[in-house]
Amino acid sequence: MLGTNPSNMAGEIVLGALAPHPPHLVYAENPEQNEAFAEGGWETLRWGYQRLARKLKNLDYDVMVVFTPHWQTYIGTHFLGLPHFKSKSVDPVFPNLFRFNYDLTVDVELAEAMHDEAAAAGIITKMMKNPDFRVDYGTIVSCHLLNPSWDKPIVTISSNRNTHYYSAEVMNEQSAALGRACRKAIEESGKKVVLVSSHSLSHRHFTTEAPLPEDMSREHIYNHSNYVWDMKLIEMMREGKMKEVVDILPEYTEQTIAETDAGAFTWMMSALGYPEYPAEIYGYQSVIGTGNLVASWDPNEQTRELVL
Ligand code: 2X7
Ligand code: FE2
Repeated sequence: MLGTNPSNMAGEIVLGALAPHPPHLVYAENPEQNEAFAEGGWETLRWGYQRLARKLKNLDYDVMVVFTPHWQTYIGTHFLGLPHFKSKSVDPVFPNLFRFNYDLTVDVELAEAMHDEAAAAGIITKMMKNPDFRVDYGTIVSCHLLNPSWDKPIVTISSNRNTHYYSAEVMNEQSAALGRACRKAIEESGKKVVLVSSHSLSHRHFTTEAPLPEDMSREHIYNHSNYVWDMKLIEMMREGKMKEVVDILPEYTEQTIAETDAGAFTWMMSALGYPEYPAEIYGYQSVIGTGNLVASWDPNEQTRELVL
């Protein structure tokens, strides 16, 4: 159905990015939008993000579509549905680190197309049209680090809490269906789209904070088991075994309390057609004990790189 696409050009996903969103990473960068001040920290992740952001600067794309665990919806999947959102985002757990003044634009046309395609596939959906809605910090952190100039529109997709209502297996099925629907909508839109799966890997975290949060002498992974699981996943990503990764996600999610519980990763892999080519690995580091990986999947063999 290319009838809705004025240019009659097939749209495409030009990149998928795994983009973790600990607010610590924005805090450590000291952008003008954030009120807190840091002496640095978490450089392995931030330098990896900076390298991926440079790749994105050279990539021709129209819009970033972000799936975030921190916009949690209990009835269906929601999409940002107004062209402009402006407010202050305060992290509920780390208000000392993250009080970020955002001003962002949304590609409502694409959001509606994905909403309609998902609804046609039997998924419960809703457009968020409340002008006072506060965009979650997951969206803001991932988008800021991937594109600090904020010069592209975004779409945010909420996380319908299937893992917690039902199980991680149900979440895998539901988010795979959502991924297929979004891909169809993107292809019919004629647009070039970057998908963003915004989350940590293993997600056990310390319940107390160092007196100076950016004191890197205090930062380490929560436990060895989480580290081994994260490394196993990264090895499979390097080998291009993404269908296998998605198949073991329910077990991985349970064992490491991973943030893959939100469905974002399965959504992105399903939309990308479960890549069999190697992921680009940009950096892995812990943040308050959680495991975080910056990585991307580039469907274009000509521009795909061996980064790390
Ligand atoms: O949301 C997060 C997260 N996913 C990981 C670490 C620290 C804070 O916030
Ligand atoms: Fe999170």
